Amino acid sequence: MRSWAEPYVPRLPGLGDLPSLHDTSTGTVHTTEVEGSRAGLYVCGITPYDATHLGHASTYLAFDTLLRAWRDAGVEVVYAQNTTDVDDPLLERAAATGVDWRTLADGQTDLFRSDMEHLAVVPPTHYVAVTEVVTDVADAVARLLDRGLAYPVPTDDSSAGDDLYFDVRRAERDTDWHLGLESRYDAETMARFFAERGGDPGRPGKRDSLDPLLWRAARDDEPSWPSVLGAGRPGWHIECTVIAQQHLDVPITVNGGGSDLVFPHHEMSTAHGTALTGRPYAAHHTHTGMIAYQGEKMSKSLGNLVKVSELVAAGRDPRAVRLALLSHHYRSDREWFDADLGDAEARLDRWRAWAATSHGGAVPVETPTPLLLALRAALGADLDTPSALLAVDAVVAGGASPSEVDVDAVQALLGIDLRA
Ligand code: 5CA
Ligand code: ZN
Repeated sequence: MRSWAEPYVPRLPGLGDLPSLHDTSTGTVHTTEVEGSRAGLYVCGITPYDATHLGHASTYLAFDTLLRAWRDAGVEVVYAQNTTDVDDPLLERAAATGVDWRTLADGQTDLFRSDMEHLAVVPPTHYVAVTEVVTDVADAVARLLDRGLAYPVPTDDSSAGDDLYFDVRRAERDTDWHLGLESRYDAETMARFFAERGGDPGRPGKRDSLDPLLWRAARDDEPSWPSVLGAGRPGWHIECTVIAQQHLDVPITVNGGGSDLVFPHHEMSTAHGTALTGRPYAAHHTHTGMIAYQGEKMSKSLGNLVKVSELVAAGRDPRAVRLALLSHHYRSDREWFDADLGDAEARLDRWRAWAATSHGGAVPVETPTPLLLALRAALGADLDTPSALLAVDAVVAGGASPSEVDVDAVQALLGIDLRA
């Protein structure tokens, strides 16, 4: 599927170090291990029915910062992202609003692309809709069935085939994966999140309440595709496993998303991926904090959204949106306040006035400046964007006019074009 336009990323003198990053499965910050200067990044994409709110934006900006830090360290990044363009909440929204589900998904995906362009987010190398890989998901589920790791659960509807579930207990016996490997949650937390986040613990016929859906047999009023499993559509976790493993080397260097995906989504993608390849799924699991608004997590289901497209339509500068979101650490749960944007606009004005005094010059500077070194050090330490922004503030407040390298460094590493 088409992604979006690549922002200009200036080349900087010298190379940064490989960034260190928090890993959910160990609870520690450590260096991202990159084999042969090539990193594979998978970030879970949107479910396109109400895009793009500032929670989504902040998650994609965190991984954009990682990608920029990696590239600055000389790493070639292969980046894959999905869109969950067929799923229960999207179908429910389509039915409730009387819009065809494909029209809804296409329109919201377009909006997301334009929001990502406004925010100068580097596009994924492979942007893949779930509807593009239904046959591949069915083939993967068939392999799990052959290995005894999937099993059928009959549906109420006699015209439908069986739904297929993943056998968590069997996977714990037959593979190197076990429950809690990635999330480190206790049993009670897992049970709660499974029920809250799209799982169906009470479905009759399941072997274990935490077994996740792999394949949903066709129902009369739902979209479905023919496959080796009969007609149906993919379960949620296996879609990300299949897309990631199609486009990235195994194990993936970093598997990422918001912290609401730690369990069950990433735990189960990891289980499926380990079962399919016999190898660990990802070397690093990284999760962003949740953005709240008016006291609650910003979410499509609650409707307490601040959307990038609405801010842009109201004439707000997307660079200020970017600065406002980067002014907090990616892992902190935090609340968005409307005044945050005004503060970021004032900061952007100060930075632009400083950049306008750049002494320019035709001679390219080949030596990293102190500001570039400070930005590299901050971002290299678990993407510490608040410290990076303070480093720029300090230089701007110092009053000395910047070199071209300073202005380039802000654009390449923080994604803020101060020349426009
Ligand atoms: N399509 C699935 C992933 S396969 C999904 O979770 N879609 S989503 O549209 O709900 O979210 C897209 C991304 O934004 C996910 O990484 C999710 O963790 C993140 N996200 C959602 N809400 C917030 C929030 N309030 N704050 C920060 N990140 C969020
Ligand atoms: Zn996902």
